[in-house]
Amino acid sequence: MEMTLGLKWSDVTPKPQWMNRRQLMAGAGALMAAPVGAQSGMAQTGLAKSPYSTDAAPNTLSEITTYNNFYEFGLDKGDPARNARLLTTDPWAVEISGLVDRPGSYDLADILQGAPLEERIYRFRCVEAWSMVIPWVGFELAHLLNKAGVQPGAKYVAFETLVRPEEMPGQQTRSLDWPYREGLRLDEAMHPLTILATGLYGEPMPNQNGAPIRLVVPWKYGFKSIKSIVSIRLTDTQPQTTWNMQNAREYGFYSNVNPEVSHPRWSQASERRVGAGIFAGREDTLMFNGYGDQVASLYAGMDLSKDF
Ligand SMILES: Nc1nc2c(c(=O)[nH]1)N[C@H]1C(S)=C(S)[C@@H](COP(=O)(O)O)O[C@H]1N2
Ligand SMILES: [Mo]
Repeated sequence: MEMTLGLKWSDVTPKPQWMNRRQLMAGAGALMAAPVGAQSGMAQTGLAKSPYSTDAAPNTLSEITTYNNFYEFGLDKGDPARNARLLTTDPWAVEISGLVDRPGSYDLADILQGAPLEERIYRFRCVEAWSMVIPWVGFELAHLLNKAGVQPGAKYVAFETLVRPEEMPGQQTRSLDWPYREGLRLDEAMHPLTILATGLYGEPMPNQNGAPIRLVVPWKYGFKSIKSIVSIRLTDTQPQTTWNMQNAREYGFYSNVNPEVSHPRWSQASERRVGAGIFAGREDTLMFNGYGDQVASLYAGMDLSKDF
């Protein structure tokens, strides 16, 4: 979809998303002023810049919304932009279960009520060796987990995406074992860099990017950042995850970005920035995608070539 500057998502998106926009704004009045296409995102609205945001220039809205992986809508990079308009995202609820004090079905509006929404401009590195910089809007996953009350025995968090083949044509095939599943260790889930994102560029999350709520874990390969979440379960055992189940040799549970550990079929030492142009060189991939100062301590004592 080509976006003209000044055209807002609300002008071009169907009503269900528009209603989510109202929910998004209910949690953060100031965010509505963010201009679509602004290169420095929320910084231009006068909001304090998050110390967790990168200074790197964000990719354009068009790049972020037309080059996607979301197998529920097809395998090609353009399929999600073409097919995800079919998805109904209102009403939406997330089942929070397992080792929590307050399990139950949480309405998206309840989740957003009082959630400290922020802009987080994060580097994003897909395991396929392309990368982007994305100005997400979201809040720390820790906020929601604390709301549900994590019990002492919990060690992992398991996430699942919606299963609705009538609206997700990719689910009419067996390209993956649905639902898409992901998981984090509890300390990774509670880390302040780990967010649940409900929007980008100051607007509600486009369907192809995982509306209405998706995980973003910026120091891990992109497939860990599961989209369109309907289930969050606290467990005491390491959960099964989609790409690890698909091919454990190629995709580990941790999947921390690591230029020194090659994928069996390609090097992870460098990456191609989407939109940089055909004459741009590849960039060196950074350990933990550049977030090592914040997260390296989580993995102290681990052999990252073994626990990849
Ligand atoms: N449910 C679901 N989540 C998913 C995927 C998917 O196919 N299904 N693809 C993953 C992969 S491989 C990547 S790189 C990112 C892409 O996110 P983006 O399209 O918002 O850039 O989403 C991740 N989350
Ligand atoms: Mo990916």
